[in-house]
Amino acid sequence: GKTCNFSLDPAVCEMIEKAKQMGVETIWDRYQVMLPQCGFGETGLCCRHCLQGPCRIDPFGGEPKVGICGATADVIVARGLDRAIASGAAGHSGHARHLAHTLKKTAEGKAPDYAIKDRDKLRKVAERQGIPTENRSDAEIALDLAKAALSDFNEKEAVSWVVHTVTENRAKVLSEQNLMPKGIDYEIADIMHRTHYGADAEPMNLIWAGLRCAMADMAGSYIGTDISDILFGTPQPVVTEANLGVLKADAVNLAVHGHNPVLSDVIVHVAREMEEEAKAAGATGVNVVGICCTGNEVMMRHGIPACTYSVSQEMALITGAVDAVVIDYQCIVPALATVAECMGTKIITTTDVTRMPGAIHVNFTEETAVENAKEIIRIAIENFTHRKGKPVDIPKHKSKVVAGFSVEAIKNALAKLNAEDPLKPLIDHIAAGNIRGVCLFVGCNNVKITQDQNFIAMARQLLKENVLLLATGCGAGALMRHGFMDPANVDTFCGEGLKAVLTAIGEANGLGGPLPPVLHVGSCVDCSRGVALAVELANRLGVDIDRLPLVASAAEAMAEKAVTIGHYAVTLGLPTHVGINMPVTGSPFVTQLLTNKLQDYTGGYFIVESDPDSATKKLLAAIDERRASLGL
Ligand code: BF8
Ligand code: SF4
Repeated sequence: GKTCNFSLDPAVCEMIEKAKQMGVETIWDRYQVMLPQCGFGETGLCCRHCLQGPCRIDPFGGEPKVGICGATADVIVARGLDRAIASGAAGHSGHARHLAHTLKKTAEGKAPDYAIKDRDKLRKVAERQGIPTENRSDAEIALDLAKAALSDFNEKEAVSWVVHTVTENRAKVLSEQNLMPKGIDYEIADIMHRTHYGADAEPMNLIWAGLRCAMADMAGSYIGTDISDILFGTPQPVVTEANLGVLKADAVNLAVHGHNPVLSDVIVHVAREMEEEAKAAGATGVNVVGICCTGNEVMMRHGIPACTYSVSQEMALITGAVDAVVIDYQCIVPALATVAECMGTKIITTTDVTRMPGAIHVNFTEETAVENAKEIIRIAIENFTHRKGKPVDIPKHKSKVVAGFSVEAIKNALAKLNAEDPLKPLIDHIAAGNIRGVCLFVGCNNVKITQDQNFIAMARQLLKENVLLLATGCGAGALMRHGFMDPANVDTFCGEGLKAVLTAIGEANGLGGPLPPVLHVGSCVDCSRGVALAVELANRLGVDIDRLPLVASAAEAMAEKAVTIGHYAVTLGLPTHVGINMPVTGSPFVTQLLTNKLQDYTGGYFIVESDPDSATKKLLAAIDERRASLGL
């Protein structure tokens, strides 16, 4: 297919062309209008934290050197970064709190449309969190677990979802370094307090609060994954497809967009029950497709195909084939409402935190979930009747995807090689060099980068160097639509060592072939699965996370949530690549701290590198350095 300057995805390029012909404005048009972007904002040197401002510092050392209140460049940058981290943490943990309430209502019998789907995981998580399980019913355990999760939002000695999830040594390091969060909401509020006018003016102290808040974010994300698995099932490998080609001209196309499976998982089930209603309206059925992370959630658990992700979300609507988009929250661009109006798509909002003018609002509650889902699907069916028979432009492109690699699924697969000690084969292959290291690809697409360019360039090189790749979020979306999750491409993409490992595991599991080149471990909250795997490996080896040949990369980061994930990754001890400049370069102090000095405290550090080839080299160097320190 033909690519363009904006995206390496030919399906997206086709739709950009169509949008241009139709005169529909897209994110790439709006970006052009925005250029040149403000240099003060880019470097983090703009402050609006009080009504005397805005203040901005000259990035070249001239005047003004401080804000009206005397805040230095270091203070302004650190405060701005802190607020981004707090916002990201609020997003992930708001999602987690929603799930905790759903679990609580389920346990109390107030949410009849939900159930404990993975009893085994419920017990494992409860035991890990110190909640008794013996001779207790699911409901009793679930209620305690939900309460424990909710209590982690308040101020306490330490967030239990950090204490019980990281290695013993990491918990000690966090406590000693004053990086152990005291409560998820507490840390977010603490940042809003200390970044207020005339509060914290010590840059290092400010960054430390940011790292603590990022650890609170990890806890929130972890709660999100745990409870999602308990309520909706722990993902197991599943075969499906990705890209705009998954839309069907003659079906009711309903896109689930946003993040939380509390909504999308129910939609998937109810849609399957409403096939007949769709057929009665002249459709071949209801085709539920995913956009962004909620798409990852239902792909991992139900094989729902992914339509598109992140920066190209408008393109799904440009096809003219999407009858309705139902959204929960986060990463849904406001422009979607405008494109929807042009294209005749219905936008359905479902939560109070994400409403949109022009949208239909269905107040989705756990108490009425199935009823709400039916209403939503009926809106899509009804809208299909207006579209029926009209021409649509669905790009042909789609890729085969094998998804669903929860840590449990990875360990199950490895157990076929060694039932008593499933991690041993993985460790042996790392020691032997068949696997040089592990890299977790996370985060978004960003309009500043040709879509998928960094992901593809880096994944290609790292796979050739036998680095085992995991991916979450829109990074997973990027890699899947370019064939990186199709086992048939192992030969093309992987180095000999990695190829042999993926094939051995695949064949031991009766797949008749290898695992896919890149393992899809889920949505962005599921970066917690990467943490879980790292912690298991570290415990098995008897070292802390910062010694493992394990790195992370947000090659096309965009959202504040991605900024927050990056900060918990470095706090956990990982070398963490970011392919986009964060607004910190206006402070050499903050830049140095995050990219270098932090290593002395946590073992982790940022690698900010926009060139994918250099970024790959730096990640490989970090992997090799850690191998050497382990004597490999
Ligand atoms: O939480 S990768 S654009 S959809 S923030 Fe958003 Fe970024 Fe996508 Fe998922 Ni994550
Ligand atoms: Fe300016 Fe200080 Fe107010 Fe920020 S807090 S806008 S630097 S006076």
